[in-house]
Amino acid sequence: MSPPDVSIVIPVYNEEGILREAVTELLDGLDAVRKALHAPDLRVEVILAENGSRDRTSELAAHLSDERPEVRSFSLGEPNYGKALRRGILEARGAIVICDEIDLCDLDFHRRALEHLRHHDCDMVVGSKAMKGASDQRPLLRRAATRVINGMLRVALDFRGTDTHGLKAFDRRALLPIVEACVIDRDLFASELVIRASRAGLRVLEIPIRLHEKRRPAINLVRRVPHVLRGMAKLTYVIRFGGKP
Ligand SMILES: Nc1nc2c(ncn2[C@@H]2O[C@H](COP(=O)(O)OP(=O)(O)O)[C@@H](O)[C@H]2O)c(=O)[nH]1
Ligand SMILES: [Mg+2]
Repeated sequence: MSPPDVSIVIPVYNEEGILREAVTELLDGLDAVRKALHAPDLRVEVILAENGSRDRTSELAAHLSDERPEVRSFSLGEPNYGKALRRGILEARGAIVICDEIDLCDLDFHRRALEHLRHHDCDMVVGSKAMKGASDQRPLLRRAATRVINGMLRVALDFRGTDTHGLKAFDRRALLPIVEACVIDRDLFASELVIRASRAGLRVLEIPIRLHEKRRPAINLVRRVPHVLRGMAKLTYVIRFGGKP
C-alpha cells in the first residue's frame, strides 16, 4: 500500500468508553476536511498509540485496526503519554503528522493545520487553548494549570508561545531530527518537542482552538503535579545545559 499523506497519531489510555465512537466519528468527519481542502484523494492513516491501559482499550484498538484499513495500533507496557506519542510519530508514514487526543478529535484544527502545512507557511502548527481567540471549557483548575506550566516554561526556557500540550501538526521530515533529540517522556514530551522546534529555528505557528472534551480527564490533576515538576526540572536542565536526563 502506498504511504498516506497524513498520519494522525492519538495516544490512548483507559479509553474503552469513547474509543470506538471517537475513531469512527473522526474517520467519517475527514470527508468534510477533504472537501474543504479540495483534496478528495487525501490519504490518511490513524495510529492509536496505547500503553498500560487496565481496561479493554488495547483490544478495542486492535479490533479497530482489523476492521478499518486506515487504522493502525500498537501497545507498549507502562502508561506513559510521551513515550506513546513519540513512538507513534516515529511510526507515522505521512508527509504531515497530526497529534490529536481521543477526547478531542478536533476536525476544525485538522483542517486549519493542514491548510497551513500544505501551503508550507510553517513547519509546525500548535493548537493553543490559551491564546486570544481560543475557548477552553475545562474546569478552572485545569485552565490554571495550563497557565502555570506555560509561565514556568517562559521563565525557565524563554518560551514565547502560549501552549505546548495538546494538539499539534507538523511536517514530518522537518521535525524528525527534533523528535529524535527529545529525551523527556510523560506529560512534558509535548513541551520539549515544541520548545526544541522553536529553538532550532523551525517555523512554529500557534492557532487558537475551541476545546471541548468528550469526557472528563481520567488522570487526577493533583497526582500529575510531582511528575510535571520533575519533568520541568529535567527539561530545563537538558535544554539549558545540554545535559543527559
Ligand atoms: N498512551 C497513553 N495515552 C495517554 C496516557 N495518558 C493520557 N493519554 C491520552 O492522551 C490524551 C489526552 O489525555 P487526557 O486524559 O484528556 O489529559 P489532558 O491532556 O490533560 O486533557 C487522551 O487521548 C488520552 O487517552 C498514557 O499514559 N498513555
Ligand atoms: Mg483531555
